Amino acid sequence: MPHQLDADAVSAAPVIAGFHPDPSVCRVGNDYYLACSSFEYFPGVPVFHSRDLVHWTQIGNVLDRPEQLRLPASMPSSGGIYAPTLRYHDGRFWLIVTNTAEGAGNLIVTATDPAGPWSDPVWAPGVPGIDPDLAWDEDGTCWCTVAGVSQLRIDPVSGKTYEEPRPIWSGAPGAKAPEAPHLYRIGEFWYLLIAEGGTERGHAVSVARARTPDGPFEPCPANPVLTHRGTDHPVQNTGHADLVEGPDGSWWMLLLGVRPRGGTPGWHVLGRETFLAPVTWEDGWPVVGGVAPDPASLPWPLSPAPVEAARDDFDGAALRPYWISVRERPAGHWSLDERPGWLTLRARGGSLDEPDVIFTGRRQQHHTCRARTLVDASEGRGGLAVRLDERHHYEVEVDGTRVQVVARVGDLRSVVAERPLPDGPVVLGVRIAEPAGPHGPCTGPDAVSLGYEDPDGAFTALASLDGRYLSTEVTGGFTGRVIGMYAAEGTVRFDWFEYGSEGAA
Ligand code: 6LW
Repeated sequence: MPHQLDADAVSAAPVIAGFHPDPSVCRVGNDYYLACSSFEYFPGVPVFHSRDLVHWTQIGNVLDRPEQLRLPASMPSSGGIYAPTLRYHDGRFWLIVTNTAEGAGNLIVTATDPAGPWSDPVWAPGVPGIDPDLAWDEDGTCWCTVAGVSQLRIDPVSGKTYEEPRPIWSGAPGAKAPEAPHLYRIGEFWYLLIAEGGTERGHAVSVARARTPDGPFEPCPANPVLTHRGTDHPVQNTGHADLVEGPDGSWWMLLLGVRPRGGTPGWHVLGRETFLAPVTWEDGWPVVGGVAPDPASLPWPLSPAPVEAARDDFDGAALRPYWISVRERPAGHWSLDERPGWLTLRARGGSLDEPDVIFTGRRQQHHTCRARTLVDASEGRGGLAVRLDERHHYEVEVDGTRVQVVARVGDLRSVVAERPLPDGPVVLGVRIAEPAGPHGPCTGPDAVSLGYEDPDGAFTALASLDGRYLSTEVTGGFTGRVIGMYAAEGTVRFDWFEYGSEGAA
């Protein structure tokens, strides 16, 4: 039997909200570091730091140079960077990750400071597939375990592999997608933690153990040790987990989950988020407690919650680490210096439908939120967008004389509102909130209003659109919403960008 979940005793709050899936975590002394997947966005692999496993601050991105990360226009959305493993070994941080773009594969980078700089990649062509893990045994042998689940020995310094991959354990017989393996020595056993059932509602975490890192593995009789399938828990799709020891020596799991909203079948719009769950041990097996425990119930003092400035004035020398672009951030197409204190974007691609669009955005991290930006489009056309992928986005766009709201949903593209605008910079806004009216089985997850502000600050919503079309259940893939600025034509400048939650989660 999976661990019984008591939905009332949990907060349902992620520890890292928004599209931050496939968490991998390691502990160095009193510090914790965590890395996530980033798919088609550049820079890739956000890295976070925490002292209490609850409050995480982004300290950088692992793949933040073009030499480390090439994501060509031919690579589809939700391709690119999948599922890293972050470990500390022998005085260095090691990160192994897959780039699914053509001509790429599995790569290893190292750093002495997880905030960076990280090394150029060492490619490991002998490592097949996705979800690579690295674990070192007492002799210093490095074991690489991948989705499937199979394993091979590797030299992580050169990327050379010493054998063909050997299948080691695939979870429940017939289970879909055995993946996300992590291998650890804990006490007298080597534990192999995997995800199975696929990253949708059937997602689960299972475990096996062995006396040696290469098996033979004995499955836990209580598998899956965690799943929310078939429950009404507010956090669904739970899986893809990593284990870590807490500050007090207790054990914890970081995992991905989603928060579907609305009627049936439920739509999640923030992507797969990172959650925390307690782990205890019974008969040498991990038992997972309720996902998203109330932080006040944790057995150690919490550090102060990090305060993120709501507004970025673009006054710094570099973009803050949470800003992400689609596939690349090409020199000559963006600048903080050209007009100091402004982010200047120079168009390429023509619209958000194109894979090479010039876009700078941040993950939507709250169900109820607002974003605003002051735009000068006197030399071009661009605006503020809520993006899921090329085929699914809503945007409010200006060209110096006119403002319009565009919705792209699958094969359909429509200008849903349009009106003339007086000359000069204008504040564009997006407001995301609960759908209006009585809720029923067909109610969507949220409503996305797009518009502009009058000089006196009053918001005019030009359109309010059903948020379900910007949910992962509709778009497919592995990401979530990103809200940001783009240039579709010419040069478009942004004086500041503000993002804030409005009370709700
Ligand atoms: C990842 C796999 C998964 O490689 O989804 O939920 C894939 N787990 O382990 C993409 O994130």
